[in-house]
Amino acid sequence: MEFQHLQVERTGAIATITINREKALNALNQDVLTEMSGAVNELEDNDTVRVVIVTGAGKAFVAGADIAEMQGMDPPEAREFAELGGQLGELIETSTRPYIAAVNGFCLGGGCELAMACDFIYASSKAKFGQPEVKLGVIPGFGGTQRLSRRVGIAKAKELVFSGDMIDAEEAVRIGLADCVVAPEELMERCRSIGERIAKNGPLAVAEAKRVMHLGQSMTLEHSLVLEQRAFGELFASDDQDEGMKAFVEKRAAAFEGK
Ligand code: CO8
Repeated sequence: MEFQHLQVERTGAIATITINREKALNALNQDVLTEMSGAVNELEDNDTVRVVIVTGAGKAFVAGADIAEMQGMDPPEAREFAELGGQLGELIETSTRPYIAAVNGFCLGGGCELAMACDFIYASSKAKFGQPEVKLGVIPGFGGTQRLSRRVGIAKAKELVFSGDMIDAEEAVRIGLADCVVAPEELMERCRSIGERIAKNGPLAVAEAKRVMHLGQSMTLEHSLVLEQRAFGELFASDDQDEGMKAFVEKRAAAFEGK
């Protein structure tokens, strides 16, 4: 797929998607959302990719959904737009690859929602987070009213969504929205470093851990523990389990093939 607003690069097992629409601070319009879903699907089919980093070009990660594009939408169009975002969030959350949001700057509205669909969020000290939709007379429509409270708790999520306040990277880490804050020049290296450590592990095991942890969030503990036990058992049918345990016993590094 040809991308107008994205750069997709791969170094070893790590792919990086850079949203590159700097003149609008990488705001998400329908084209960007469609391209993002296309990129996620393509990477899903690429066996050499084991971890994906999402970041933004310039001073923003993503400054939200494109307000100029949304301005003239009628209710069905707005709902369709939210669904387009919802599909992208679901693709990322159900991907067999871990996604890391490398938040380099403004991470607002749909941008914060995109970051929260990723598995973890590493933030530059220049990052600013927020859900400012109520300032525009609307609410978050790309998961912000739901994923934010799962990350930071309902009271803190309500405070952020009702006020539309922007918070800095330190505060985002303090409340559990972001995982860590690093110097801007170290951000991509830190993301690649955790990505490479993950990429050395059994790919089927990482994918299963992601799937079970994601599904378990909307299940009772009783049911999610059964899900975990089944997934644990099923991994014993994989070559990766054989190789991982054999390598440990033979005191060598495992060479996983994702089979
Ligand atoms: N949409 C469209 N254009 C934008 C957006 C945006 N969200 N954000 C910035 N831009 C544009 C500006 O209009 C400006 O364009 P121009 O140069 O042509 O005037 C350019 O980017 C640079 O922006 P600023 O001059 O404003 O830059 P500043 O550094 O002064 O300010 C801010 C940066 C604080 C980030 C400011 O641009 C801002 O407040 N932006 C809007 C933030 C916002 O409200 N985001 C939420 C949008 S609503 C939303 O995300 C809803 C999601 C739910 C549905 C999602 C479905 C996928």
